[in-house]
Amino acid sequence: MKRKKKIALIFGITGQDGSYLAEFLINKNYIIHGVKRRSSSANTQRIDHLHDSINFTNKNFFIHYGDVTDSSSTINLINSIKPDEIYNLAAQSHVKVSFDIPEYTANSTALGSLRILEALRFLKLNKTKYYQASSSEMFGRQSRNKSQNENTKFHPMSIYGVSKVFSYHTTIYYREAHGIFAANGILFNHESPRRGPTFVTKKIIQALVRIKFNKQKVLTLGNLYAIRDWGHAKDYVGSMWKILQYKKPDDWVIATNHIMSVKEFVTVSAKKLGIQIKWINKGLNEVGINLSTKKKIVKVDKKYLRAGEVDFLKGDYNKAKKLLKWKPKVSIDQLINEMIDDELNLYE
Ligand code: NAP
Ligand code: F7E
Repeated sequence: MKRKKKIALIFGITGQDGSYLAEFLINKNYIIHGVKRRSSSANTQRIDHLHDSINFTNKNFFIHYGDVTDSSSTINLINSIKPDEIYNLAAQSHVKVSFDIPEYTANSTALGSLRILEALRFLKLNKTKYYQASSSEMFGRQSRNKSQNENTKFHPMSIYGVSKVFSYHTTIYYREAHGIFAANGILFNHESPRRGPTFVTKKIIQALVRIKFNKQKVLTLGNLYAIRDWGHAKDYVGSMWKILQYKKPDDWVIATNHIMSVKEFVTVSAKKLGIQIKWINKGLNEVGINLSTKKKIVKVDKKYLRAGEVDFLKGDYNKAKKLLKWKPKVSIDQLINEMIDDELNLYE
C-alpha cells in the first residue's frame, strides 16, 4: 500500500529558514502549506521557484494568507489543514528592531507561539507535532569562556530574546501540561545568501562587494567585537526536521561551536575579495583602511550599537550530535565563500 504523504504547515515560509525548510521537505515528499503575510510589495521571492513558473504549478505546495498576530486566521488554517507537523518560524526576527518595536515583537515572537499551541489544544489535534524556532539570543549575557548548552541559564538582553524565552517555556508547558509533541530548537546564528540584508553578515558582504565595484564607499557598522557562532541555514533546517522525528519531544541546541567576531568576519570576507584591511584607532573612531587605495572603507556609528548587547555566543551541540546524529556540514569559510559568490553573481 502507498504511504500517505505527510503534511507540514510552515509559519514564516517566506523567510530565510522557511524557504530552505520548504525545499528540504519537498525532497522528503511532504505536502507543504505555508503562511505568508499580506504586504504591499512582493514578499515571496525566496519561495517563488518552488511553486510558480509559467509551465509549473507544484500540486504539493500551497500558500495561504495569515499572520501569527491574528488568532482567527491561525486557528482556521490549522483546523482546515490538520497538519502532521507545524514549524513555527514566524517572528519579528531582528534583534535591533525589537528595541524600536517592542510591543509588536512580543505580539508576534512571543504570543505567536501561544496562539498556535492553543489552537492545537483547542482543536484536540494531539497527533500534530510542533517545532518552535527558539534562539541563542535567549542566553543573552554570558561569560566569555564557556559554551552554552541546553542547561545554560537564560539572560536575554532584548525584547526579542525575552519573547523567545516566553515561547520556549510556552512550548514546554504545552508539552508537559497538555501532552502535545512540542519541541524547541535553540538555534545559534545561521546565515546564507538568502539572509535578510540588515543582518550583519549579509550587510558586510553586500557592502564589500559594492565597494570592490565602486558602487559604495564605506561600510558602517556597530559593535565590531561581538562574537557569534555562525552556521549555514541550509544545514540548520535539517535539524528542525530531525527534532520532530525524534522519539520524544525535547529541547536542542544547534550550533557549530566555531566562533568569529564581527571584525574578523569583515577582515576575512574582504581578503577573499582581494581587499587587505588595516584597522586603526579604537571605539567609535575605529576604522578599516583599504591598504592598496589608502581609503577608509569601514567605520563605526553609534546608531548601530544596541541598548543591550550580547557580546559572546558559542553553542555546545553535543546532545544533538549524539542523539539526533546531527552535525553542521558547512564551515564558516565555505559559508562566506557561498555568500560572496552569490553577491558577485549579481555583478557578472
Ligand atoms: P526571517 O528571514 O526574518 O523570517 C521570518 C519569517 O517570519 C518571514 O517569513 C516573515 O514574513 C515571517 N513573519 C514575521 N512576522 C510575522 C507575523 N506576524 N505573522 C506571520 N509571519 C510573520 O528569519 P529567519 O532567519 O528565517 O529565522 C526563522 C525563525 O528562526 C525566526 O523565528 C527567528 O526568530 C528564528 N531564529 C533565527 C536564527 C537565525 O540566525 N537566522 C537563529 C535562531 C532563531 P515576511 O517575509 O513577510 O517578513
Ligand atoms: O547581529 C553586531 C550586532 O543582527 C550580529 C537573528 O537571526 O541571530 C540573529 O540575531 C552581531 C550583533 O544578528 C552591526 O550588534 C555590528 O552583536 O546579524 P545580527 P543577531 O542580533 O545575533 C539570532 C540567533 C536570532 O535569533 C535572530 O533572529 O553583529 N553588529 N554591527 C551588527 N549587526 C547588525 N545587524 N548591523 C550592524 O551594522
